[in-house]
Amino acid sequence: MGGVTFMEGNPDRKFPESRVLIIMTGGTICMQPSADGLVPMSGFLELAMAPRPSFNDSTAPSTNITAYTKEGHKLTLPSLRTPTSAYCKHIRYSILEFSPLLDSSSIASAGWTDIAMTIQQNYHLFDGFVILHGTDSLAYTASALSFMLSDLGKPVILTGSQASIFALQSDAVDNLLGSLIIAGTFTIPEVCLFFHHTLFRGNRTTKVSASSFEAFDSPNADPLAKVTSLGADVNWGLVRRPTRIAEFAVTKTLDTTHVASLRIFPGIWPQLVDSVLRVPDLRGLVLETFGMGNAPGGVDGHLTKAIKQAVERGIVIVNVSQCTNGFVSPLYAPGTALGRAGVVFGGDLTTEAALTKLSYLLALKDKGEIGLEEVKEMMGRSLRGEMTELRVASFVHPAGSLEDDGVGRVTAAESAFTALGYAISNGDLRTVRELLEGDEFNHQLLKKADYAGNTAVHLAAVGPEPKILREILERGASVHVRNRANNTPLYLAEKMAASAGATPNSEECVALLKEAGAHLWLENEESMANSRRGSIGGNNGGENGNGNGNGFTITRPANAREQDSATLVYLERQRAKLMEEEYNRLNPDKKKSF
Ligand code: ASN
Repeated sequence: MGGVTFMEGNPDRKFPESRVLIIMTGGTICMQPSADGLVPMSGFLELAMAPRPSFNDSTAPSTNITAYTKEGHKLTLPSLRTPTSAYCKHIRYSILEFSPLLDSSSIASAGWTDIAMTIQQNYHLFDGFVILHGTDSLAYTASALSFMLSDLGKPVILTGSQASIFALQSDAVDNLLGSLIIAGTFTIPEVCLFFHHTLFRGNRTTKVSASSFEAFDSPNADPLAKVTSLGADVNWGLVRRPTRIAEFAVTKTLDTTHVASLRIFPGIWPQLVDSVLRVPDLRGLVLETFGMGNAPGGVDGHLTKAIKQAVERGIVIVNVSQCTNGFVSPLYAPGTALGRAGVVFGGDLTTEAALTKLSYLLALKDKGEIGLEEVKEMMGRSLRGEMTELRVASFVHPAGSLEDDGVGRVTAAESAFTALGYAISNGDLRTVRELLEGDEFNHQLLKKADYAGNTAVHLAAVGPEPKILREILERGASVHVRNRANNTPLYLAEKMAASAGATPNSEECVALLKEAGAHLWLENEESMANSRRGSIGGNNGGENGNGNGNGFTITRPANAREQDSATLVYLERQRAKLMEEEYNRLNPDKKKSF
């Protein structure tokens, strides 16, 4: 669980900003009464956020920032920033409003494409994304996006509210503020849904109440985080991270026109099921069955026969449970009969996830990327954490528990991280592997950072051995985390590659980070250009306002430049220390200091 650093007394202290793009699609959150009932209204930034102190830091004027439309047209949007959060950060945000704004009951797969494309166009400009959306179909959109966005490295958080932000009693402010803070603070590289103080994996959610503020649940998966009065408790052990070297990519369209879902009920007429299965061009059906996956009829029943014939015609039929909790399995005879008829068992998939996953896989099949058998095989296993898979028993680390002791003493976690830092700087791949072995611990080590905010990726990015960087990335570490000086691993790697100490491996680290989806921020690009012009060490782009003329307004800590140099000096010292230790270990009789 993440600890919280509270802001210290000095009001003049400057804190870094992270950037979040809010994509407004509509929903009750932005609705106002009209003659036809509640309808979405535009102008959310000015009408709903600017007047509220929790969304508008009075010490920072509104500035314009750059964003892109889903078609790639450049926009200059007004932005605001939050006051300092419990994590010593401001979140600067802008809103891109879709037109028309929708009640989410009217959203369809074209709307999902619009959201996905907007994220793709703006991916390199923001630390995270918040999607404002109506609650009615929110779980469908969250599920759909989780499949459409692959190798995601940044948080995408969907939220909305049960009451309008303009209503006296509303959940809107809490839901929006919590989403903004999480998206701007934590590198949770998943499509999530935030509601009622709780962050869920999006494709596990379902709407459980039409009126309560506690409108969503993920009955088969624990929440990823909880917002408390002290900040946010992230359950990092549950957060999924990409474990292959690949850039963020978007599957633009889903095939929602050839899928359906059907809820079995006692006495359902087999001919009805048969006629649904004979709808022209139907390619996939989600069958909501009783309990653990049972339907009437048994092996020789009419229903089973209709299903078997449909499977033989190439229709993919997925079995999910009507129960909100638990999973389907061919335990009882009726379930076994469905399995023998060729039905795929969807484990603990929600209907929302099953339908959107099927639409996604059928779209991949359409593009010739996978065949029918792969669609069925992939329906039965987890692609984005949407279903529970059997886990391998936990590994017990020799260093014992890696939990923080909460009072800043050197813990097992700290010493393991220090050992990791040494192994990285030493190019010792074997020790790195040993330290990162075991599910229980690697997520904690890979989340850790040193005093300058450098994670294992930052250290490996300037380290001597690109194989170590690859190892760390393949274990799911993020390339997007910034250190205290607001710099990403790629920035440090580029800087190292441009420095006198560069080796061929430095360029390899740069290439590997890019392959894994890392990108330079505009201010970094300018700084690199300056470095190449011979002024290494000056990270002077984009500080405190619009200096670069491109609308970026990253307020960097006053001492950012010093921290950048400090990071490199620290890494150099660390390397020298390691060389000294290694030399003295190998030459106990001729000890030297470096
Ligand atoms: N009908 C609304 C919608 O889904 C419900 C809501 O947002 N609370 O757009």
